[in-house]
Amino acid sequence: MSQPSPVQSGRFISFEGTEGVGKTTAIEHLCANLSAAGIDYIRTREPGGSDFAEQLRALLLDPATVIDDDTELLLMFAARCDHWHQRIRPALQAGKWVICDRFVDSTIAYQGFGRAQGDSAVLAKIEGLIAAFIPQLPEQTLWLDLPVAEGMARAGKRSSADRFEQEAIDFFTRVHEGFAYCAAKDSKRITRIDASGSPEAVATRIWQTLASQT
Ligand code: Z5A
Repeated sequence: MSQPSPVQSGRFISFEGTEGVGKTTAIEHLCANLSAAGIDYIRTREPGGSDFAEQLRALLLDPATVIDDDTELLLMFAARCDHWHQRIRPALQAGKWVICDRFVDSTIAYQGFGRAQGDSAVLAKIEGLIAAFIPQLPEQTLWLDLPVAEGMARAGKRSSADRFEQEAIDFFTRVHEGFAYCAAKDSKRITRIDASGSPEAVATRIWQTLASQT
């Protein structure tokens, strides 16, 4: 069976990082800059981003959900597949920028490293799912990097924790290792952004990074 061909027009940018590094905040700043520059964009997230994928997100993040690791991995990809077809591809085809909070690198980091501790057989399964179902990777991925404990402290100010946020620091240390693995493997696509300092300082680093690539 032939794979759908990639879309060439709008820019596809993903944000990645461990819990609480400031992705949401950085995306808000970026979107304000894009609006000010008159650039047409959509802001989206994973898991989720489309109606069906948001239903899967609710299940995946619900602390009451009990599933095995393979099921979790496949649900992440089911959500991503719907998100790609329903929202990302149409937006790129319309020439819009797609600003996506998490994408495939989160699966490598969370399912491949957080859950499976970097097991090469699981990483191969994930690579296979990407090759089979995701026609286009982001053109640029911004990995917001912060010591794991600092991100957890930022996120810890929230009143409730979802199914992932309930994990211990060892899990997030492996997730961080997973992002470092992705960045080393695909250094052309993934740029490490120092996520320390004020939200404005992080936003400036991101804007300068994107501006230097146009
Ligand atoms: N997941 C997965 O397992 N596999 C996959 O394939 C995918 C996802 C796609 C949902 O993600 C979960 O799904 C996620 C991984 C899993 N679980 N975890 N953990 P999510 O993106 O919705 O959840 P998140 O990563 O936990 O996002 P977050 O906690 O909302 O963090 P954030 O967006 O990176 O940070 P923030 O909300 O912008 O900031 C956190 C706090 O820090 C907040 O109070 C801010 O005001 C503050 N902040 C932000 N920036 C700064 C700076 N620069 N200085 C000081 N304070 C700051």
